[in-house]
Amino acid sequence: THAQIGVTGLAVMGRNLARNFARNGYTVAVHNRTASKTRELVEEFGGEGEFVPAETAKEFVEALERPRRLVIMVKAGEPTDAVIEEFAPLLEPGDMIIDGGNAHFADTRRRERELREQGIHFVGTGISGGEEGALHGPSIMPGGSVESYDSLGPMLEKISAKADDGAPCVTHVGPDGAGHFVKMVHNGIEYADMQLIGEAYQLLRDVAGYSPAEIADIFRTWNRGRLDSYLIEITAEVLSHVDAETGEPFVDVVVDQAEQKGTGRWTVQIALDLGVPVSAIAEAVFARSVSGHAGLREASRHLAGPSPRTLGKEEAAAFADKVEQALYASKIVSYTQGFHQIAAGSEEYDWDIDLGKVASIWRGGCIIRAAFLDRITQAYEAQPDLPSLLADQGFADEIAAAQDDWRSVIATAVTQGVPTPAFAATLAYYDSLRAPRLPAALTQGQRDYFGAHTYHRTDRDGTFHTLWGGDRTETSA
Ligand code: NBP
Repeated sequence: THAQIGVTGLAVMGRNLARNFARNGYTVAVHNRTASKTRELVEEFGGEGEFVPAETAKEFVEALERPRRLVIMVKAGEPTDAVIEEFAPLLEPGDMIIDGGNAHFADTRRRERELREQGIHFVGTGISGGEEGALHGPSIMPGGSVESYDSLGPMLEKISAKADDGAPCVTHVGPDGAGHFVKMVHNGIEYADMQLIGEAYQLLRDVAGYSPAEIADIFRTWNRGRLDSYLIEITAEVLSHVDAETGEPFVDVVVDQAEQKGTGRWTVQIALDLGVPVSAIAEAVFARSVSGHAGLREASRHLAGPSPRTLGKEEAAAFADKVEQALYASKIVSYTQGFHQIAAGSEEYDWDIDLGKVASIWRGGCIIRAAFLDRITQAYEAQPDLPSLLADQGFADEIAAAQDDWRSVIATAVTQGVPTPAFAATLAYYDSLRAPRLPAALTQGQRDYFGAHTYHRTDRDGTFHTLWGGDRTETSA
């Protein structure tokens, strides 16, 4: 009974996380439903540190020092409940179950509540960075009690990614489902980032006429500036890759139908429930869905579009610079929306999430890691109650400088018939927030006309209804 931590669920993520703990000097109990995987892990990687293999749940629990720290890395959903049901009866008050899977935060809230009655700390933990991250240092987003973080925090800080300034990419996000909620929005933002990059690529290809290899070089240049990020870096790698079999650019031999596992969809579903406009994430999810409707696309190929016009060499280079401006401006707006959603979730569930801290733990380890996140942390540090990232003077100034190019790129996309749903959605959001008056006043008039839904006036307090079907006098409702 001396393992400081246990990991059950030894597929790619759990195995690498267990190795990460062991490589950092912790004794790790390991367990998997199919016991052969446990034996394989110890045979293959036993030399990396101290592992205590356990065949049964009982052996596993007995191998752990108290209070026990038990990490679950199984498929999210029913398997997680099955594993909790198996282990919870074997645990004691004060023990901790850490769920590192991609659970829905509502499930995490339920599990936390149920286990709390038993005195067990349930720590729903977002882990980002894929299998490489799990092994070499992920970005970790734990929820749960403060008490559990006191015990787990130092271990998580040790195995987590470190930002450029050496800070560990982990923080206690907040109670119960806060960690999984923030991980969900992280993934939503990742969808939007990927879609915006995809739209930039399509414009460089179809409007500027560049080849994938040339676009890879453009992305490499961008990656040395303010867009410096993991996703831009791997985009250049993917675009410069040539298919060994055909000699064609790899990107041209891949079927253009994007799949999804669901965290982007959850982000949008929850945003709708909270009433938060995350249009960039929503457009990114819808764009994947459009791409997957092969039959619909096939049946629509004959629809009329504008005649294409490819730019000359110099024009193309100037256009590429503008696309960089557009991408940066859209990225600021997309993150503005994502952080709004985190703020709204925090408010709704009383999580008291530190938004600047969230940005700072995404600087390393995770898929959306980027130099840009430092700026977000600074913005929230300067003004913790910042109502929106766009209210930060620095971001507002950058968008002001980018906006002419941003608008011009989207205008070109529209006239040339290149779909840029996420670019356009972010600009529409920006212009909506800026607008002194929105057509929502007209919407209210229509609602009052057909449904007597009432409206407020700009000039005095009260709720009003106009007798549309009668003499159109106004009544106080
Ligand atoms: P999978 O999501 O493929 O899950 C496989 C593991 O779940 C195996 O250990 C399997 O045991 C176990 N399992 C299943 Br399935 N049903 C079970 C049950 N009823 N009882 C006990 N164990 C059961 O593994 P993964 O890709 O390593 O991901 C693990 C978690 O981490 C998931 O929640 C995932 O969403 C999350 N995540 C993944 C990534 C990534 O990049 N892959 C990144 C971040 C988070 P068996 O060996 O006996 O079948």
